[in-house]
Amino acid sequence: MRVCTDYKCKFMDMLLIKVMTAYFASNWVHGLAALEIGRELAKEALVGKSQNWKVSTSRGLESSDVSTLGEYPPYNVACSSSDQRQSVEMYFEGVRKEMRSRRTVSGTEKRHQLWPLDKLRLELDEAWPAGAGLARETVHPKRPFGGGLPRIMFGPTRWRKGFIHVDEMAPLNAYHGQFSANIYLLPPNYSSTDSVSLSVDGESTPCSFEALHIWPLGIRSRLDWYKNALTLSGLTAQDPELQHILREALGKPNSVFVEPGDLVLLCVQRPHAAVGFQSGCRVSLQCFVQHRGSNKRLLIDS
Ligand SMILES: O=C(O)CCC(=O)C(=O)O
Ligand SMILES: [Fe+2]
Repeated sequence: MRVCTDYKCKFMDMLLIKVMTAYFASNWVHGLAALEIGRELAKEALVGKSQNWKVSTSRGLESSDVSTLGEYPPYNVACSSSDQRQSVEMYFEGVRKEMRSRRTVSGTEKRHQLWPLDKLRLELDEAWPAGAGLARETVHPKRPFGGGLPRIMFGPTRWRKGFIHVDEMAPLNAYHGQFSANIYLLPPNYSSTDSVSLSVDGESTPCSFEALHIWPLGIRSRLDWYKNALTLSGLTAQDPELQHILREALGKPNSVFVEPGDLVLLCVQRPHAAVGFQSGCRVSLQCFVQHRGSNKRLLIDS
């Protein structure tokens, strides 16, 4: 796999033109700080505060292996609710609450912290020529979308190897695309006696785990989608047989191993899967990043 670790490279362009399949920044949040936040979020999830991230399938909305935590559900979930109008209102209210509460150190009203998703937004704004910021409603009152949510998985996962999917069903295009940023916090195999190793370069350490599979497939035209429609339908149906056919057809994936604090950016128009596991709780932070050309602002939402 071509993984780019040069922070200054034009990573978005490179992800799109297929030079690499993932942008990887090691120890992007300090490992110990990442673990600490991960453990706090796992506690929130274990007392039942998480909600399932339902996915749209041909059979309607279905439960997935993933839950989110926080004051609002992902936008696609809010929009698919039976009472869509009210859920969308609650979404925008929740977005404000979530961002404010995560910046406050728990238990105190007065101490603030740099929430990793805020750090990501700031650094993207500084790095990208046209800046980066929250996506906003297109019509009045132009409220901002969410800046990202904690993403929780519990073992055993339903999909042992992970559920292969795309988050945006659109051919790859060199000028615009949909990305996802993941900040890994707590590995599923973590036990509190493990020490965090900050070593890199693929060495196996107590905290390193195989997080993600990405297939270097690049569908570049609508025609390509239609020609492979049957196989690719496995990307949207939570159907074991279709997933099996798809896995066979796609071949060997690129594997991404991470440690607490690592950041991975990928183009979600390529098939990918969060790797399944037997036990434990896996915690990361995730947001989407819309790329609309190098002279346009990057838009973040969740
Ligand atoms: O949790 C992960 O490793 C990847 C999650 C995912 O599917 C995405 O970022 O689109
Ligand atoms: Fe995804």
